[in-house]
Amino acid sequence: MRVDVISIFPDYFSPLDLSLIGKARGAGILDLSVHDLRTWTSDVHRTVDDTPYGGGPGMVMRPEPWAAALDAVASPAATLVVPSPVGKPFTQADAVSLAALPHLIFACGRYEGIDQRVIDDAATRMPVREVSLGDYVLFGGEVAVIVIMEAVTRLLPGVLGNADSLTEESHAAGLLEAPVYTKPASWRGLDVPEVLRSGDHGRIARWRREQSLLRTASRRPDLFEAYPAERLDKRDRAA
Ligand code: 6GU
Repeated sequence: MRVDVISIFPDYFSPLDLSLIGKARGAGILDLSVHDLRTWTSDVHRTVDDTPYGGGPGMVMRPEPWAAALDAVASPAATLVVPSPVGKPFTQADAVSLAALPHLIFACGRYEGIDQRVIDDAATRMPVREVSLGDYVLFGGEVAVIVIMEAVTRLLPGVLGNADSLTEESHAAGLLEAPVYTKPASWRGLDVPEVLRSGDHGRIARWRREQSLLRTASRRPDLFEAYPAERLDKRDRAA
């Protein structure tokens, strides 16, 4: 997968050299380039923002540098992703669909956002997705891109050693995962649930399923309500 990130703070992206994302890059699974938007300015001050039409606080990112940047990195297969608090909420399903694409371009807005015409103009040439991480406001899209890149990169074939982790995990099936434990069996007076040490794989699977349903119902009633009734069996209902 090819990824181009455009930002006025390219230094934000040094974490993408680390850990499993760094490894995916080293293995050639992920071809990631980070670009400084100011590369595509033409004035001595390398200006990227101006005051908003209609008035109001803050500054808006000017369209010209963005258009030049997008033209420079675009490909016929590119999808533009614009992190923004006014985007559609980003979910695991979005991560799965982005992970299947050959080329992503991330446009990191700052200040009050990017001139809307940049997005409208790009949309005439490529698919555009405006995505939000949640109902709060960040300084800019940079940290959101790191989050989205983690969610996407771990889904790329060859990145995770054990592909089962992807099917078992929280949100893959619309439910939160059961709690997990490791050794020692007893720690600070707290014991690992007996069932997990029983070696009875049927009982363990049943316990995990119940914990998963209980957690989802108490912490995420929205997910629980949306869970398809036909995926609940008799024993789920009893639990
Ligand atoms: Cl994706 N960007 C910004 N700037 N703020 C956000 C966000 C994204 N998601 C939630 N708040």
